[in-house]
Amino acid sequence: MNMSIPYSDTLVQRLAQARRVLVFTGAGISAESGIPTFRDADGLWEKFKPEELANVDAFLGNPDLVQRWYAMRREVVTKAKPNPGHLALVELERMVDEFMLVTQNVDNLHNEAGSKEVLELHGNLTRNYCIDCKKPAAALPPIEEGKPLACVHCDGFIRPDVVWFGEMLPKGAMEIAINMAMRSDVVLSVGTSAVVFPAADIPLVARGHGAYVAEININESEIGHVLNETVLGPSGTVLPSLVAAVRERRAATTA
Ligand code: BJW
Repeated sequence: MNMSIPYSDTLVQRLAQARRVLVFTGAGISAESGIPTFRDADGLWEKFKPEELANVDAFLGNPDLVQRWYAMRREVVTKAKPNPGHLALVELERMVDEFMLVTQNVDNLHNEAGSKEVLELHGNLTRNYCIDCKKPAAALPPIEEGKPLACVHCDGFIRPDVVWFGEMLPKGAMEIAINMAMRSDVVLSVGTSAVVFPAADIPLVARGHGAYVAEININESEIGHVLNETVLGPSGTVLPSLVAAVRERRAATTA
């Protein structure tokens, strides 16, 4: 056990020896970049409930409100920078033979950090498209209250390219993630409450197929009790320390 950060030596050893690693991330990994999570106190859904904003009926019922909520979030996300947690995962990817970063996040920060194998399950807030003709909408004009943004091709409403409740995930994405989860030696579940499905199946399937599964979170999540290990702490501190320990272990083994 590391004395300052409570991850086990088993986790370091398993990661140092792993050939295949999957990292599953949620909003918590971006909290230290200044992006609010969804369900924490003072999170995104403290004032608005998901059913009022993150579903297609809410959008069609009040496109102007939903577009303005996403415009506000897009502004926060485009100003945010990857934090040491995102950057540690870039180094971890370089260490292992096969690596996949499966994220529920829509903030683009893993791509910005330089991670290569990023699978986005819930879309990406920086993209938009027309709800009717499905064509991408590029540069968006400023939103005026009471005037929903419309498509230049067909006048349909412009929506963010994210996955709302009741919508299917991008075609084939879960299959790719589950396939990797079943083959992985180690899975890290980072900064997610693990209450949204089917995404939250990923660490559970990995555990069922023999992977060593650890979560990194400031609080134990809904699924923490069925995983091998919960490392309590902010991912921006835990991940750099853990990856440094793995780097040292690998160097000691190959020396
Ligand atoms: C830190 C930290 C720090 C803080 N360091 N940690 C089975 C059972 C019941 C329901 C369902 C089911 N299967 C499907 C459903 C329905 C539904 C669902 O899951 N509902 C549950 C909530 C009950 N799922 C769906 O609808 C999905 N689609 C689907 O199933 O399609 C098939 C279908 C179609 C039609 C009919 C029926 C089925 C789609 C789900 C889409 C989710 N979309 C959202 C919004 C994206 C757009 C946007 O951003 O606005 O995705 S919801 C929201 O939750 C977002 C996130 O990606 C997702 C997960 O949240 P996340 O990332 O875990 O964040 P938080 O806030 O919950 O947690 C943060 C964590 O970080 C906390 O644990 C903190 O402690 C921690 N933390 N700081 C480390 N510094």
